[in-house]
Amino acid sequence: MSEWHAYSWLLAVLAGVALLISPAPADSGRNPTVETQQERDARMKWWREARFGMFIHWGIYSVPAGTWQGKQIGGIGEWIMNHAKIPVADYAKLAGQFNPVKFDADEWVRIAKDAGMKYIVITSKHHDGFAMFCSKASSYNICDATPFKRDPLKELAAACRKHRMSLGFYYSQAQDWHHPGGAAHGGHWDPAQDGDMAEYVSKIAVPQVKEILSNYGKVSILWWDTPTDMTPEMMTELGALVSLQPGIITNDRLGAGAQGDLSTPEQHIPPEGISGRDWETCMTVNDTWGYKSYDNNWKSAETLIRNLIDIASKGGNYLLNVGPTAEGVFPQPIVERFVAIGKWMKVNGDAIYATTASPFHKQLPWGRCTRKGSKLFLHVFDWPADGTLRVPITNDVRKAYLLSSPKAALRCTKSGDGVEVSLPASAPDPIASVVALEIEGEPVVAQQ
Ligand code: FHN
Repeated sequence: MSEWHAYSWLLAVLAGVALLISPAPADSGRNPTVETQQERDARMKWWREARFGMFIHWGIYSVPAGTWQGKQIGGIGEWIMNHAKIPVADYAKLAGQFNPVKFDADEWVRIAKDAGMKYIVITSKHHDGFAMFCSKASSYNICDATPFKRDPLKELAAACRKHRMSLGFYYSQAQDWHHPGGAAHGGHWDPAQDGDMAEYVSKIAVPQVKEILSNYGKVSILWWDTPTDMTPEMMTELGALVSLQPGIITNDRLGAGAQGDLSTPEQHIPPEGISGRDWETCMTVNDTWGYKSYDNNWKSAETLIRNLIDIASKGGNYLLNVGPTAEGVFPQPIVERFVAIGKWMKVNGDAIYATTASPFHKQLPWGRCTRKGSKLFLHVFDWPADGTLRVPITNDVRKAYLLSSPKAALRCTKSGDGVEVSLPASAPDPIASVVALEIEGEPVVAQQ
C-alpha cells in the first residue's frame, strides 16, 4: 500500500468513527436539534461583539499580480489563472517564484489589532488549488513547492494567540483549478483539470480541511467559498468536519443548502441589514482581493470608516480585505487606511464593539446610530450647521457627551419631534463624530 493510500485509509476509518460517535449533520455539520438558542448565542457572542475583522487573500497569484505574459488581465487578481486560461502546469511554476521573505506574522496581526480588528480570516487554499500551509494531502503547497518552505498559517496562528486575535481559515472547497476533478466556474480549460469531483472532495478537500482544523490550535471560523457543483453528499462529508473545532463559526457558502451561521453579502451593505440572521459584509479596499500591482482604486478612509459604522448600525460585521504582495507585505495604501481606521476606533470603538442595530427604522438625515442597552451612539456624518442635533426619540435623557470629550456634558432639550442635543460649533472628527446619549428605558422612536 502506498503512503497516500495508507493515509487516506486511516482518515476514512477515523472519519467513520467520528461519524458513528457524533449525530448526523443536518446543516454544515452542526445538528441544530442539539444546539439550543442559548448555546448558539454563547457560541456567536465573541463574533457578534467583534464587529470588525480582517480578510487576507494571499496566494501564488500575488506573483503575477494581475499581469500574464506582459498583458494586464482584467478582473480580480486571484482569478488570473481562470481569466487568462493559464494551463495548470504553467501556473504551477509560479510556486517556484514565491518566496515572501518579508512575511512577518506578528506585524500583520499588529496592523489588524491597531486598526481595531478583532479577528482575521486568511485564505488557506483559494480556487487556484494552492495550499498556503504544509499539507500531506497534496504536495501543491507552500512547504513542498516553494523556496519559502515555511508554513504561514502556523506563524499566523502563533501570532494571533500571542495578540489574542481570533483566527479563521478560508477554504475553497469546490473550485480547485489544479487538482483533477475540482470545479471551475465556466468549466475546465485544461484536460489536466478533468476528473471526478466526488473523488477530489474526498481525496483533497476533506483531508485538507481536516489538516487546517487539526494542526493550528483553535480555529474560530471556517469560511467556505463558491459552492460550484457541490452535491448534498459533498456538503455532508465536508460539513461534518466542523466537529473537529468545537465552537467554530461557519459561513453560508458550503453549498447544497447548508445555511451555516452567517450570511455573507459581498462588496455591498444590505440597505436594511439582514433580519433574523447574523451577517458579515466582506469587501475589498480597492477592486481586487488578491494583490494586483496596478489596482489603485482605493476607497478612502472616510468611506471605510463610514461603511463600518453603517454595517454596525444594521447589526452586521465588516470583514475588510487585504491582498499582501508576493514579498509578504501589505500594500502601503492599505496600511495607511488601516492606521486611519485605528485612530478613529481608539476614540470611538465603544460605539462599534458589542453594539446592536439602530432602533430607528428610517435613515437618520445626519448619520447613523448604534446601541448598547440604554446608551445610543449617534454617529454624526453631517455636522448640523445650526449646532443642534435632532434625535427622533421621546425618552428622557440622562446624559449626553461626545466620545472625544466624555467629561463635557452636552445640553439636551425635548422638542415636539424628539430630543435636541446642542453641539459645539465644529465637528471633532470630519469623518464621524460620536455623541453618546444615555436614555431612560427602552428607546421610543418618534415619528420620523
Ligand atoms: O471567487 C471568490 C473571490 O475570489 C473572493 O475570494 C471572494 C471573497 O468573498 N469570494 C468569491 C466570490 O464570491
